[in-house]
Amino acid sequence: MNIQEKVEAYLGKTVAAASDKEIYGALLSVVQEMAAEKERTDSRKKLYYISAEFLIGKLLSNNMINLGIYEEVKEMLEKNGKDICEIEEAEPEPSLGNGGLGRLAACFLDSIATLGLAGDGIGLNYHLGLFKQEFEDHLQKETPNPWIEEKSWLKKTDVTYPVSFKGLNVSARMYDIEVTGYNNKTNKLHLFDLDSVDETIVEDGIDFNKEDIEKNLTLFLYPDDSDEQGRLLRIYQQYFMVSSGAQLILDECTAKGCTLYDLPDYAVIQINDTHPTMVIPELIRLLMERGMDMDDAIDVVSRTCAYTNHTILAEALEKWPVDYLKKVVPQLVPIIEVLDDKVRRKYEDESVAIIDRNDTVHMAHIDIHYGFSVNGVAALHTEILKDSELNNFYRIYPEKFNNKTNGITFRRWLIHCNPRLSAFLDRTIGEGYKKDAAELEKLLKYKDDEKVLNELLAIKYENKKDLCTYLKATQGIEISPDTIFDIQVKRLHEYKRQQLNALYIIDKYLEIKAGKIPSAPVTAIFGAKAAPAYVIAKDIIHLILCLQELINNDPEVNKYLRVVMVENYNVTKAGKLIPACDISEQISLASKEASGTGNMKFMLNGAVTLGTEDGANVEIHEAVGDDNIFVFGASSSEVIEHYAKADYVAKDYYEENEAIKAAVDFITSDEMLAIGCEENLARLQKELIGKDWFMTLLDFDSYKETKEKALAAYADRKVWAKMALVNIAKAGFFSSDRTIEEYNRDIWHL
Ligand code: CR1
Repeated sequence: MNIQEKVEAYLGKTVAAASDKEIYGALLSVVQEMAAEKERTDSRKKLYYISAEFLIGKLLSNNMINLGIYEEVKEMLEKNGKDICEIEEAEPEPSLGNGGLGRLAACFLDSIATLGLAGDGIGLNYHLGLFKQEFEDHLQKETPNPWIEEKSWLKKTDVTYPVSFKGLNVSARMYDIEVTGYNNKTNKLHLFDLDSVDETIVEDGIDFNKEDIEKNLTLFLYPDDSDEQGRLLRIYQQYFMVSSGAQLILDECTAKGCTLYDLPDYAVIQINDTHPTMVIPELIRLLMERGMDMDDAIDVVSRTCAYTNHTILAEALEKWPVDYLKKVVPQLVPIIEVLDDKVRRKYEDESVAIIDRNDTVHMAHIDIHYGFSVNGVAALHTEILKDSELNNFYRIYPEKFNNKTNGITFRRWLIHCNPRLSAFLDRTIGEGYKKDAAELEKLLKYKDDEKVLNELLAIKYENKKDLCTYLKATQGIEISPDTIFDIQVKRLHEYKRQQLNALYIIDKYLEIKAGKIPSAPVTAIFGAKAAPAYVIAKDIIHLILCLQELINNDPEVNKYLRVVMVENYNVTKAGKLIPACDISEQISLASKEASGTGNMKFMLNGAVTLGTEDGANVEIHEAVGDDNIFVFGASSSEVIEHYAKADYVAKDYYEENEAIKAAVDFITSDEMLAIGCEENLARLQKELIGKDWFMTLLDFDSYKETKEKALAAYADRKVWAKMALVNIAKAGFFSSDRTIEEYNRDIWHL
């Protein structure tokens, strides 16, 4: 059967006569069938990547690329008067992640399968995802994001595991999603769920009864944790995930002949941030239940688990009061107490204890003491962990610490999202880069080739036109491809400093109003979700939406400057924004962004970075050299020193710098208050002057100066094209295939 016949067999009618949704469903079935045929026959040792998030994005096209049928299907559809892009629109985007951490997990699954390694994901099947962002009155509003349809990538299995909470026994059911490798075998993403979960208990946005665990357990990723019930729910979720996962792992290993004493020969568990940490005491508990004595169980588990740290911010270094654990998972408390006791006997250092003097459990400390590897996600980040944040641990276990600079899968972030660029690469340097990303360097020999440079500019221009069409259709916003597309898309967080970008926009607006006409028109594009309980982050969204309204409607200004805040930024939208970007904004306060992965996606698609020396920006800078990046701002050591000395005073910058004062004052100007809400704008303004914990004002001058340089450089199209070319050519290092090879070489040993 050829592909059309296969699709039509599922459709029960011709492709030409079917709707986009029907074709999507039929293709899904064809792909699932092909993926299942490529299922890996079990090898002795397997990796289990446990993560609260897997931001996998839409799967149809990526699976078709990996299975090698994308072009064939595209042509078949064309012949029948259908457009593959329309079919893609029919697929809902799974909403199983928040940001970089979850997307990294998805890129890793792709690379693990592509490299032919045996490695499965373990997570939860959130019915309503993170949340869907809507804008109303220039404010973020959260609504549920249902994504599971009758036809779905999820395969319901018969595998169930009992999970016990205090006073509540439930049964976890496993769902599987096939993870296709590029020209290689298929692995699995196992997502656990509870049959009794009930979406109808959600009302009024994303509110629901937090105590009804049987109905709410897997409704949302990161349910509101601003009260105790919310925090307990997170513990319920985490334990549900790790207990089911641990039972699956032990089952699979024993089925392969593992005695459990040799578990590390059969399994390696990568703990993605602290959310899955309870897998350590849970595995110990399960091994003891199966007859192992405690010391042996601790030893076996410690040689099986490895931990990745993704941030030095407190939000991911979770701490749970012992009391909370007693309320949800009392069976783990005595085990955690023993783990703490052993540490306390060995090291007389309170700072490395597991349970602190306030009876709070430090989850990361469990991972570090009872895992065999601790890694950061970019060179600078790992150095900061070793030198300061986790220095006391580093001194105990220097051999455990290692760096694994993040990466991205080029299947999604080049071949799929930028077909024009990838076709250009195919004909210019051959297709070898698809298997070996380092081959992108072959492009360097064309860096003075006018024809090649013009082609690159033409591709960017076409991609920008596509984005204009998309934004007009989806949000009714008009922008021009003849302006510079300056893009900052990522989670909304003060450390990422979207507010710095917004202050620059205000400054620019005030200059234009005062008659200073910019040399090149700019479109500033944002996309970001703010955590529902993060007040200042939501205020920053409000500021940007108000600026969008004010500036885009001012005929004096909108010729030179426009602002777009993309609604509900997600993987699908990233795929449309990134190929159209000229300037990639990576402007976090140095030392705070562990790595960043958006920075890599932009670079690969020929955008030039405007960034601080933070996270993987440092490595991007090293790769492309000073001439192909715009770097600004205080260094991480300067920033760390400011924190240590507590000598940064935002108010001084505000009072002593006229441009800063004017921009900050403008937040509550009459123009702004005519559009926005005084409470939000005044609160943000007060925060910037009175606190500014992430030192926005510190870097304002240097940001402005460097951004002006970048905008001016854009005018010399040939020089700019060359910068874009060097960025693409040097992006090979940031392939997640390289990252996964390193994980396997140093940690997993599969
Ligand atoms: C970091 O903030 C990094 C990703 C993936 C994020 C980001 O810099 O690129 O992880 N951490 O490693 C995170 O989301 C909650 O922590």
